[in-house]
Amino acid sequence: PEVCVVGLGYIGLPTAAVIARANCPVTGIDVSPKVVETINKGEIHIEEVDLDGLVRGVVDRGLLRASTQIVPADVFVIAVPTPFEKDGHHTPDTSYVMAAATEIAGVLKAGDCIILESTCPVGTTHKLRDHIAALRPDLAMPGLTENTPDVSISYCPERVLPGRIVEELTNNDRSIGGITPRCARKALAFYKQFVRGTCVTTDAKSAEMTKLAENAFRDVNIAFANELSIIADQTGLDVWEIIRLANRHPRVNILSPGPGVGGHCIAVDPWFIVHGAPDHTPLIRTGREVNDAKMHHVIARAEALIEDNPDLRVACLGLAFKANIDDFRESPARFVASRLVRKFGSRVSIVEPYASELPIEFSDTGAELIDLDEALEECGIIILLVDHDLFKVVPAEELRGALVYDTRGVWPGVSDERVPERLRLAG
Ligand code: SAJ
Repeated sequence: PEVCVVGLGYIGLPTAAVIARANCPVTGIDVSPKVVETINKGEIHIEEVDLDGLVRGVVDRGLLRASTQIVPADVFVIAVPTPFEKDGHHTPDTSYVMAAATEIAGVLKAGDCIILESTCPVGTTHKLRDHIAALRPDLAMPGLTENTPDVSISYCPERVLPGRIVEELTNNDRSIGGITPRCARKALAFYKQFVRGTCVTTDAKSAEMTKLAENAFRDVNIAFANELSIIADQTGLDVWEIIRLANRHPRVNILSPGPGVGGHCIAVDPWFIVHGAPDHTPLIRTGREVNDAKMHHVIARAEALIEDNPDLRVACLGLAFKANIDDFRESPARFVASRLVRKFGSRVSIVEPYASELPIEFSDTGAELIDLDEALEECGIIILLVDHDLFKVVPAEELRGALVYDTRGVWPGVSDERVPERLRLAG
């Protein structure tokens, strides 16, 4: 089939490229002329493992091209963002999805298949169907006609992990939720062409909730770990030791505490559930609040450490929202570091191997981006915020003498004995 992927971001572009690799001609649509131009040159505007070669290959073979204008196709895949509205109430903003639907409605024909992949509140796929039905009364819509519908509409959430997107796009199992079972079967046949994982069909609303449940599950579980780290901190215990021991239980698997939860999904999607059922979501809401509060706990801990040692230079290790990626958006590490820099100015330096310059909020603060060696040599306080592999391999000897606040537990081997001055902060 001819495929049109609407939205060429972190999900849309890899998805378009993987579909094209399966020999389906793909047109990728993006509002940004710059993004379109970059992709048509065979280049990419985002960093993701193995994506550059993949995109270059399919563009060179003429299987992927980008455009700012929607084109007719047999299958439309929507992968646009669903942020919050700016109302301060975590209201999901589905306007990009509806705008994509408007575009698609303009070129839609009988026999076409529309697939929504963006993370959405429950009911969005039906709203999309109603939106298109209003724009195209000439087409029979699934679930609204007694006869065979002209088009099929499904919800098929992505569940790929940044840093492993290309691999997980093909290998992960997928939930495929149709407005009707027939819609689901149509989408299933499409995904079978490039997904090696098992594709399981369901209804659209169940697939929408499944996606939100997956990320809320992770958020709540990280919140448990973060709460534990604060309790351990208060009681002078080492949370990493406790988790290591507890996880030896065959039915216990506690996740890792950290300086908070970042990224574009785990810290956002649980709110979509809360927003849809505000009176029935005390656990999911509290999980969000616990994870956000952890960020402030880390800031307070770090501030006390820096204030108590006024002669020492400080290095914050890491700005990315998680390990081994160069994505600094929605990052607790970046938030913590920027707060410390604003308070302590040039006393604080930043080490971030994935950055070539500091983000905008660090300008005019006097803070510098330095390399790891300089930090280890010059800084008496080391605040580890991201568990990049580069940091993990620093041997205990090199930390000797420094006050270390390890928010990710990457240096468990660093015992008090080997680094007598090491400050044992729990997390
Ligand atoms: N984090 C912790 N402790 C942990 C695990 C993660 O503090 O034990 C933090 C990370 O440092 C990061 C945040 O949580 O700040 C999120 O990282 P992540 O690796 O858990 O997840 P994402 O946001 O990169 O991707 C998630 C994945 N969802 C799940 O694992 C359930 C991915 O499969 C989804 O496709 C993605 O969200 C998405 O797009 O929804």
